[in-house]
Amino acid sequence: MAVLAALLVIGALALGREVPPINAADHAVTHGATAGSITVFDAYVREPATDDVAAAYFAIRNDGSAPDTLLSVHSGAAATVSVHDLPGAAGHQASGPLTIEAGQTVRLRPGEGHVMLESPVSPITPGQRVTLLLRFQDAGELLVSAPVIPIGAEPPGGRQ
Ligand SMILES: [Cu+2]
Repeated sequence: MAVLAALLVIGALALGREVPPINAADHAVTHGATAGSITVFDAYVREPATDDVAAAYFAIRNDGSAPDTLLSVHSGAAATVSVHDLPGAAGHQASGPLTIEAGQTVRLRPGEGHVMLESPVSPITPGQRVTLLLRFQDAGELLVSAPVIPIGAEPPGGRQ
């Protein structure tokens, strides 16, 4: 795990690129990063109700002319990290690769997918940031820094 954490730090230096807000009409794109045609934004981790599991959410926009696929998500913040519960999945379980069609935005939100952070290496509390490493088939690796927000707080991008 220390190795992965170190890799994430190195990766953050090499790959991390904050996406600045664009305009108010399109609501601010926050907590995001871009690789190739893929932009991940509005990332957050909800303050967990218990110490053993937390959930991360984000939106993925594909500005390219071909589909791309989210293959996996990793994080040094938890022992097990997996994409759960995408629309169409049966019950609460790990989901397969997520394809984002050209021009499409897919938003993980409560009831429509989350990244499950099981067995966090330390308590996940508001004010912290959780680094997520997303691997896409075409866009490659993308590092996202997701703020931990309080249980009742409005998520980035609003409640949608
Ligand atoms: Cu889950």
